[in-house]
Amino acid sequence: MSNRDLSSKLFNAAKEVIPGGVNSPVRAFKSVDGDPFFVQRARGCRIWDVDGNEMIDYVGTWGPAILGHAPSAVIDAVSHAAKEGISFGIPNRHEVELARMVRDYVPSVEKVRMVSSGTEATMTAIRLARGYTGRDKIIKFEGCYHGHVDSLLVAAGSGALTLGQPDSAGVPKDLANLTITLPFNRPEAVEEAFRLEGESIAAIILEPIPANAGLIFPKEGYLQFLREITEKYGAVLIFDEVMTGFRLARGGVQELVGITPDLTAMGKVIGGGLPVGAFGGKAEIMDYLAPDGPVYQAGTLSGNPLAMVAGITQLKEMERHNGWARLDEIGQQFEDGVRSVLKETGRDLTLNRIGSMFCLFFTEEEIINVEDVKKSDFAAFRKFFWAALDRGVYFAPSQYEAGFISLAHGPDEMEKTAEVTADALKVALS
Ligand code: HOZ
Repeated sequence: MSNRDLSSKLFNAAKEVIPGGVNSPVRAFKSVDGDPFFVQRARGCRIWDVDGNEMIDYVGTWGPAILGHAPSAVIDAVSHAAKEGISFGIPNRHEVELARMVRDYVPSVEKVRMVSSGTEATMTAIRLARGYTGRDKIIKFEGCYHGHVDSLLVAAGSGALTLGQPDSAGVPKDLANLTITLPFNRPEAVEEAFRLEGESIAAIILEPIPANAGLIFPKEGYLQFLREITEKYGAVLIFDEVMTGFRLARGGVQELVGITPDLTAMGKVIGGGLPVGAFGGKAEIMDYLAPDGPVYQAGTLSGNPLAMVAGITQLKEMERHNGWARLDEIGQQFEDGVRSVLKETGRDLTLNRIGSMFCLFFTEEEIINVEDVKKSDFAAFRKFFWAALDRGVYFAPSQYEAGFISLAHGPDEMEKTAEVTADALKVALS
């Protein structure tokens, strides 16, 4: 077992001053029954902890590190921009450049506003949908996670699900009652909700490929069905592409499947590792925002010059390296390696992968929604996680989280990952 003494000391010190010792719950490693490691530095696809352990990283700061950690182009651009000023609270030209890139990349976006996190993006998209339609109710899907917005912390995924708190304390009942939660991939449930309450439903919000309860694929025709039913009832269709946007394709899932939502929430990759979120969509809806319209939203750090420059540079680097096609290739190599190892175990565990995102479920069932994910063997997952970490591969510390591959993951890492996966599976399944 790796020595993590210094990490343990830091975690104990952290717990005295930070609730649970972490600034975001999944990082506490509770679902794998252990203590987190503390990072010393990260470069490319590798992370080193404070005890000197080196790991191949498949979390990638939960999505943003699509080029790998600390890419020199982004570091140089941010350092240069910092010399001009770190925050202005007044318009700067980088905001316009990134907004134009987003509009050009993402099929549904005619106008976009920058914020500082994915949570802010989904929160405001919901407010905007309510302001635009004059309706209060929203539909979300069980296991989908859209940040820690009150209305959306109902049957939520990610850390909320990991910690068994899909319905958070502190969310007023009256607000939660405005959220209709339905199982993913079940069109009949959506039809029924609209039949009963169609006149009051402002929006459907979903991750078009849910990635906060593992990684779940929409059934053939499901996203098209959601597009049609929202149009029929005059509700707003919101894609939360915070995880998938600028990752699975330049223009996200909507580009891949050819379905145009009304609004899209974005984040992660678009900030190049700095705190950025964005939401955008039809100009007709976006123009409801203040200062032109009646829906209020604001932020001191929105459009922060360093964050804008980091995002612009990261996206340009992706273009320069033909990044999206390359990631599909690397993702395929990863999948081939893991599948050949799985074959040797004689167990047909479900591996879902698309482009540079993946999840290995410790169940042989097909996964179509969070109820299927709950059937996984969580004890086996835990053993697998620690066995892989001790052998130098860091996968996400929860069965409910997806993994991320970056452009920095090369053939050597793929080979080592396959070897480590084979060993870790032996430990987990024995
Ligand atoms: N909600 C993120 C995973 N889906 C975790 C964020 C973090 O802990 O940094």
